[in-house]
Amino acid sequence: MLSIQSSVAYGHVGNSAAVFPLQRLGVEVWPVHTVNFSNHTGYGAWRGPLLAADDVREVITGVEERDAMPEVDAVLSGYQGGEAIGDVILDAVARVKAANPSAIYACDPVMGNATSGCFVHPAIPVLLRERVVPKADLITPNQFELGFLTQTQPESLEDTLASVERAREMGPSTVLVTSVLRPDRPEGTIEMLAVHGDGAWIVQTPQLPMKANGSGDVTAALFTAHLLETGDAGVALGRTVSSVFDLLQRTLDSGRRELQLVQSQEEIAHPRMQFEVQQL
Ligand code: PXL
Repeated sequence: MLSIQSSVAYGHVGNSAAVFPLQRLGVEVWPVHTVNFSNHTGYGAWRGPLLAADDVREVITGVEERDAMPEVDAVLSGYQGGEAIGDVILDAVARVKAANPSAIYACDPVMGNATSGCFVHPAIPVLLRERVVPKADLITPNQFELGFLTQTQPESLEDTLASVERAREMGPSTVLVTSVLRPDRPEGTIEMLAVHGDGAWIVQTPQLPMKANGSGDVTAALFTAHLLETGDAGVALGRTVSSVFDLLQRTLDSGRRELQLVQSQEEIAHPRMQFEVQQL
């Protein structure tokens, strides 16, 4: 897997959230970094460079020159710092697919969430909707991002499923909605929903009183890996939710701000499957 994302020295977002879980699952992953920051931007202060798009492209070209592209089964992308990185990612996807037509592009269309609103540069959501998502095979929006992509305002489960169908009409065959907060949910719960082929699956978990930067990055990476391994979106959803919930619970219990990824490696490698996956 080629994972084109941020890197941070301290803490876990982007590639610094995705790479270790993927490796712990036994996935061979080649990280290409788009920023080299000290820490995630949620702290309000950070140091280190945004990498120039041409430099990121050079790294991908170097990988290609190792004749490695036919081995890539997925390109994974997340938060896109600037518009130019979007083009580099699309170019990488085209080159990988030319070398391996069965490779997939898994795009986490990071824009924001219902609580914080949009937290990326205003050009990014439009770029994602108009140019990036149409090239993706798998997208992992939250409910807010799904709404922007499809120009809908999904609230109920029915609305959300209808918005997912609109998203699939744009290109991606698989959609993971990472947080569904329908108005009629049991208090204190949250759901994750996967639609793939003719099937749809949902899992309900307690909603933990926290927001950890990087949790979406871990979610997208795990779901992509499990879907590639099993081809079964219901199984991939159950495993992903199980691992992410245990990671968040451990992080909450630790009292620390950063995801307790290393500490949660067993729950990532061997998900407990403590939640029921319901087929819709
Ligand atoms: O989790 C997405 C992400 C990616 N890259 C950087 C970030 C964040 C979230 O905080 O700061 C640099």
